[in-house]
Amino acid sequence: MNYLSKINSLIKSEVKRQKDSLVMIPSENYASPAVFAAMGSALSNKYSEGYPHKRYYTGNQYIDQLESLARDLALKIFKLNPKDWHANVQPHSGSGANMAVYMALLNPGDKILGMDLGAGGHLTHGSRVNFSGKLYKFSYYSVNPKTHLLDYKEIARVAKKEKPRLIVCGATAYTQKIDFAKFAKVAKSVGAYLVADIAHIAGLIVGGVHPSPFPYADAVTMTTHKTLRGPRGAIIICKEKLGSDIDKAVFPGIQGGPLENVIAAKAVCFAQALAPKFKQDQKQTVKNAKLLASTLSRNGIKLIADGTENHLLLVDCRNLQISGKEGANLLAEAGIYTNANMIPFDPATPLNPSGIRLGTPALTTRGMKDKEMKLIGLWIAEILKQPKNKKLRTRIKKELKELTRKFPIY
Ligand code: DSN
Repeated sequence: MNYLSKINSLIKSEVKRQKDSLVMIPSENYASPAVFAAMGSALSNKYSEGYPHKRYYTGNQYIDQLESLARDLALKIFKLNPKDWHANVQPHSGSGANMAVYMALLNPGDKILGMDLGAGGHLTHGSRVNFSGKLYKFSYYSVNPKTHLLDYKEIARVAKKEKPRLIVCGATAYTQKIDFAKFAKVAKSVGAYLVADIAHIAGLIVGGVHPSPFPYADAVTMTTHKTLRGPRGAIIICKEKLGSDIDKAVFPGIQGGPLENVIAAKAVCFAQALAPKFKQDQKQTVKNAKLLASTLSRNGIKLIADGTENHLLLVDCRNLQISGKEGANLLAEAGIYTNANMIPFDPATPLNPSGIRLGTPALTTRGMKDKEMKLIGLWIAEILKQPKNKKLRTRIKKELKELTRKFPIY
């Protein structure tokens, strides 16, 4: 077998899938060709363990400039003063970024308060099967059982009872705005650090359509490949006084050589995020999500928290004749990619949960707007309400392909 041609053909097939379908997994997006060019550059050849001007290898004169620029731009997109804030752009992933923050600020066994994964948190916010739940003593806050909204009074009550050294806020499946000022008040009342994981909403914050965690959080982690439209990876921004501890936790704490090609690509996505077009697109992302939500609701699809204020929606499948997994698979059959997801207080199991999580960042990057959202909302509602209707899915797949041709990528 010619392995290289096999690899090439699989890459081409995946790109075609991304072009011909509707990417509606809310944590996915389309990075720009400029981001790919940096990622696919010869920077990948270089070893640069350490930080700008403090490296363990020679030959880093250009890499130092690139990484410094990436750090400056990371602060600039959030309008932060480098005198007060510090950026580390080396984390390979969001999980690693969170691990580094915990390592920098705490000792193993210390108490953390985080959002329950089942209510919309993240594995690294204390899941028992994750390093976080194994190394630290987590307690959890959830959402209100009726409204499915964060209940800050209840969070304050749990914090008072548990006395954590750190509170982590931020979510992967929460459709409403997060009030970082209220979280900061709770953290201050118990003397805890506040860490905001803004992986999903970083782009929305830069676009001014979601409140910012700055200056409220002591440290903020985010991935760069979601609403920020950058390369797969993460960054940490923390208060200047914590910078040295955070840097040591990333390297040599948990990582070795940084991926300088990816760091250059992060700098590209930050530079692109400074453009007015990026901000407009973030507004459109939220507008699109709201339109999609109202179309689904009007067509008999129940949404957790009755809709959305950000880029994502959570469909409650319990009144449909399908599980979340079946729903996501039916949509995928028609070329609409979403993911099965737990809903708050889900009576079902994580492997076959009752919800479907979907969102608008990637569709918006393609240029889709109001008209397309209404059409796509109708398609999704029809598919979920008629799980036995294979002909319907075949018809929609054809129509959907026509639609995607009008919004080319790459
Ligand atoms: N896996 C990511 C998501 O899909 O939201 C979170 O890390």
